[in-house]
Amino acid sequence: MKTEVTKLLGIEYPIIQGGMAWVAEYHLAAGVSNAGGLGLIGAASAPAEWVREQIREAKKLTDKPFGVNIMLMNPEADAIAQVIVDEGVKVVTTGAGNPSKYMDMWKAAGVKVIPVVASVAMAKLMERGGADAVVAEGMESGGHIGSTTTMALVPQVADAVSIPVIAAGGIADGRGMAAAFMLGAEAVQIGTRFVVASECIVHENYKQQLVKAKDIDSAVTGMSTGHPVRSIRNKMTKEYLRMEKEGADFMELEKLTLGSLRKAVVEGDVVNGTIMAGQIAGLVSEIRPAKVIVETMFEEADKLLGRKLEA
Ligand code: TUI
Repeated sequence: MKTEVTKLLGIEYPIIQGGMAWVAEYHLAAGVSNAGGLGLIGAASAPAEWVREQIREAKKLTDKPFGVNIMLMNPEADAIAQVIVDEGVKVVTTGAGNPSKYMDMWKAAGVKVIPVVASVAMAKLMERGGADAVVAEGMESGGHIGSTTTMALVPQVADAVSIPVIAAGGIADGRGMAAAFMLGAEAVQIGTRFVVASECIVHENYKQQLVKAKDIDSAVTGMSTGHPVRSIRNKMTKEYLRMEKEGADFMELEKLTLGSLRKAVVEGDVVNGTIMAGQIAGLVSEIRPAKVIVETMFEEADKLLGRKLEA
């Protein structure tokens, strides 16, 4: 089974894991890589030394390729960019910003660079800067999002660049994966479905919130601050949206979300914490090993596409 992305990354299936903050640590990354996809460690807002340890732990669990996602608003982004090179990581994905200043350094070290983008303009800029592929992430995704849907974004990015496009946002099964390929993608990035993987260390309460979620159960907070974030509706999002409507300023709103993702992921506080998840959470109903998720998703897509993926 080959696509431009499996060839580029030396993986078996064209499925990459989202670099989810607090969620994407080495157990999940190694699980997805061992399943034949590309696992990722999400550096999010963590210190550089935490990222180094995670990489070393992942190497103990898998000899397959895995990557690191660097969230560019992290104050330690420069140091993490260097850790990626020092530890011999093969693939980096980036989020929530423009990774141009690290591109030359990563390319020189032979790291494959895959920026996550939410617009055609950013995709073109990344291609010009030497990116090996881009993830086109629609606003159905969980966490920090852009404003265009996957259905509209993926074909427009695919037409605008000649590097491979990986579709993300709203994909959790073989139907979504097949649809992404029809839109011009060469792989998919999966977040929400991997949150409920057996290997994923998020608190059981967090997993149950996703299993229980229905189609309309997510909300987007932070539209007014320029940092929109999608998560499952709860007391925190209701309070946040109420304050936003009343014109609360950035600092007041920040107080509500400071440490709130950790609260949900680590402590299982699904009332006051932030339960980041995509709109597709309503489709996610079972806790399964990463290997089962990857294989069933691929088999369904392959069948729907009439083995187009065999190419
Ligand atoms: O980055 C993500 N998703 C994330 S990051 C994150 S950590 C966080 N937690 C709380 C608040 C904010 C962040 C949780 N989820 N997805 C990739 C993504 N990147 N979506 C949108 C973008 C993006 C946005 C702006 C990419 C580039 C960009 O360019 C800005 C510029 O400099 O032009």
